[in-house]
Amino acid sequence: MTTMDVLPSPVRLQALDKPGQPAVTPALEELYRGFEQEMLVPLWTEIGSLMPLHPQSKATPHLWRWNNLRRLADQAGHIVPVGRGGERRAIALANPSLGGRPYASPTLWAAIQYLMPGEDAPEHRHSQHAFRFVVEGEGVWTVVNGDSIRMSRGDFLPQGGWNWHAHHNSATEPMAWIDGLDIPFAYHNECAFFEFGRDEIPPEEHTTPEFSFSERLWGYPGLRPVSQLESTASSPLLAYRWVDTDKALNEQLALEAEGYAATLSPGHAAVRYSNPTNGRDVLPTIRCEMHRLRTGAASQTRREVGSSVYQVFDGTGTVRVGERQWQVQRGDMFVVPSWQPFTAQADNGQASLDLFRFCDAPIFEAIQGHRVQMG
Ligand code: 1HN
Repeated sequence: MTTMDVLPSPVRLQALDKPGQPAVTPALEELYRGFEQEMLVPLWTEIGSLMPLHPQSKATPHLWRWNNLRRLADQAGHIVPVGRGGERRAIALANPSLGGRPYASPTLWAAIQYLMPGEDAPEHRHSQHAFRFVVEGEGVWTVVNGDSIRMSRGDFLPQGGWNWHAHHNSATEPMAWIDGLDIPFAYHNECAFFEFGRDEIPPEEHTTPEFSFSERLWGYPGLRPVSQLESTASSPLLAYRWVDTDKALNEQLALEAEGYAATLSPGHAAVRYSNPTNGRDVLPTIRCEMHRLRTGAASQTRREVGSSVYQVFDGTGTVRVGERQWQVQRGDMFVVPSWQPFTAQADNGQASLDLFRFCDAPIFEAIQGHRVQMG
């Protein structure tokens, strides 16, 4: 036995001489050495970290400015080709306390993606669930299982796992959008599959229809094709158009003004993107919503199990996440870690504050682990 063998490990040092811990004796030291040699850890030294009284996220609140994301994505557009292997010119938000990995939160990937005029992002599929959201621009079509879907400002495009997809920019300007996926969740839980598709998309598939097949079949509110009565895990509607989202939010505020209980709280309208086959979330692991705060209005303070990523769609305001507070504007993105209080307030002025939000709540609802606390 060497001196090294009898030095207490960091775990044991923590455990020594603390309330609730056994008295330090040579026999205890011997016991802990035995645990270490046999790769064993007792509960009594770990209970506090394993069973916190409430979620204590490893993620930190953080803000990324859109002008920085845009500028660096454009720089990448001029330097980094997009093609087979790298697959996408996507640049992920890396939460500062998650080890430099491309994780906005422990479960969620959020990235800006950029496609130059005439470029193609190659076809592939993965088991991770995904969506795209467009804060500015147009000209890219995403092709999901051969269905070409236009992407324009304010559009939300869910894409359930294991569907073939590619993108093409058919315009004369670069285009940026954001991608949300459950990549960190799939990574940590070791359930990821990936498959390459065709290396080249035939030119005849570079179509640019105004509306996709999916919208023509599913895009009429409350009207379900009687040929499609099965409930699906992910939404078959592949684009939710800004014109509809905007109208729905405006009508909630108008109804509120007329005395109806249509809003979440005074001046706070919100819609959740939903799967028309069952009314549930659009994706099995990701919830997506658009929130509108009337000029000067504030949301109620809220904390929730699981993490959220927000992107400011329009307007300006102040957001508070845990101890942090930021003045935000169009395109800015920020993370709300699990169980951290969140409040948003629209600036006084002309415009309301529109916030696009995605979060991992469906995961926690599925395991009966979801909680929300107001105030
Ligand atoms: C992916 O396929 C897309 O299809 C975006 O646009 C981001 C991040 C990791 C792996 C695959 C896309 C991705 C991705």
